[in-house]
Amino acid sequence: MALTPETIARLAEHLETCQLEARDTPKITDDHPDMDWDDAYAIQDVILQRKLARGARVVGLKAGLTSHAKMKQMGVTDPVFGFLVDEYTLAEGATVNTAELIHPKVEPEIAFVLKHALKGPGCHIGAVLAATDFVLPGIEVIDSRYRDFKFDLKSVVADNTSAARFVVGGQAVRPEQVDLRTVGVVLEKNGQPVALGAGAAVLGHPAAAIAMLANHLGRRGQEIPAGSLILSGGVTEAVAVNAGDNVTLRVQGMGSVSLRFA
Ligand code: 0L1
Ligand code: MG
Repeated sequence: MALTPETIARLAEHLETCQLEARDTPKITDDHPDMDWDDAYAIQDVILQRKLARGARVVGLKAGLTSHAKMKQMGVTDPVFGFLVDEYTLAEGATVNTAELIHPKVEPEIAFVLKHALKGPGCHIGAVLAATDFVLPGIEVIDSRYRDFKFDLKSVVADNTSAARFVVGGQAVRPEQVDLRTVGVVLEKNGQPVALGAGAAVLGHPAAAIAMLANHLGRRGQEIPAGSLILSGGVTEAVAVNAGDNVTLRVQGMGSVSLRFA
């Protein structure tokens, strides 16, 4: 690791304060160009520890930047992983207060809920599908704390992969009831389709993102616990939203889920 524990703690406090106060910041690698991947995930871990110390509960995990559309949009080449806590959770049809966010965008996602734990290395799509209880539509609201969404991957990892809010809803289906590669996804803003795709946009199969997460955690001696909810990553590019917008995600055979922004 290139950073000291003190610097990691200071950067975690800085990024979490930016999140809680809806303030943006230049990317942290501007001042810490030697920061490595272990430092980046250590900063993310300290942000989680800060939240847990205040009574937060982990409600799931996320994979980000798992589609070519997202990678192209952000100018990056690799997926990243983060955590979901109860303060990010929204109810279906909820109203999101944009004053609590910096520059929110929405992403159409397929969420997985596991009935068995998954542990890498060597996790693959088949193991993910066998361990999955059900899948359902989810909208992730991302809100990078970095000014104008200008960042590099390590800065994004430290910032818990821009996690801000999410909702799951619609109809939960068993993994064998749907072909997650061909399932159609339509994201509507104010009644107009603004982004379209199919599940295969996520690494060829959304379960591949869950396998990558299990393998990533396995390298750190961790696993995805049974019962976890996991967002597998945006099927399309992310879409900017403002107060007054209504967003609905429709996933073929899985119904729809909506959010309002005020
Ligand atoms: O969930 C995501 O794909 C977000 C990854 C972080 C990069 C971004 O803010 O777009
Ligand atoms: Mg996402």
